[in-house]
Amino acid sequence: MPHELPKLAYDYAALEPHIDATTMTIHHGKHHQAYVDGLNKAEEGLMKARESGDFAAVQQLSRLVAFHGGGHANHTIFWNNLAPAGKGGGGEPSGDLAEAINRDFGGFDKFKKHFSAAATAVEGNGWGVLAWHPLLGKLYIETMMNQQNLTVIGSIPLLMLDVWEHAYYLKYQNKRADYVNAFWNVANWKDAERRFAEAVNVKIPK
Ligand code: MN3
Repeated sequence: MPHELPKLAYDYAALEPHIDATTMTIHHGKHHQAYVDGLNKAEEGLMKARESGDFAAVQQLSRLVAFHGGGHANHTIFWNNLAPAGKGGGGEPSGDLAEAINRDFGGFDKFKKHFSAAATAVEGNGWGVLAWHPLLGKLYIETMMNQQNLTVIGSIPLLMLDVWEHAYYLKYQNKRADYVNAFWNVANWKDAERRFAEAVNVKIPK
């Protein structure tokens, strides 16, 4: 079954003014669609390689699966990590996730500053990620260059922020820090809490 572009739970304009409708339209409809198409094409290439036994292009195809598979997975999570401000977006986490953030980062304000700094400092295109690592048993703030580099294998993303220029440039131009700051108004903590509740049940064998 080929991969498909997921539908958004809100309208393209619903995250205004923090994330503008034009950016959302292009980001979801064009960029994410291109990752879906790229992943399908790379998987088809690998299927043909297995059938023919010709693995001459395996290095390139493996890279394309990592890049486009990362792009598809990251955006699928990212859209659900967002909600309109005041209607699920903004505020602070509660419950077990809030407790874990306090334990592992020394409080929500310290977490927020650390995450903002890490996401703003990503070199070139990439992501800021709050992740749970089942084997290491802690929350981590990770960064990714492009769609997949620099992360610890086995990490489960809870809250992701796309800091590729395509995610903010139309509205914020070179002011990535302003975009990262605006993100907190549309961050969907209920979604992150739901992910955390499932993630803590995942076991990676030692
Ligand atoms: Mn993107």
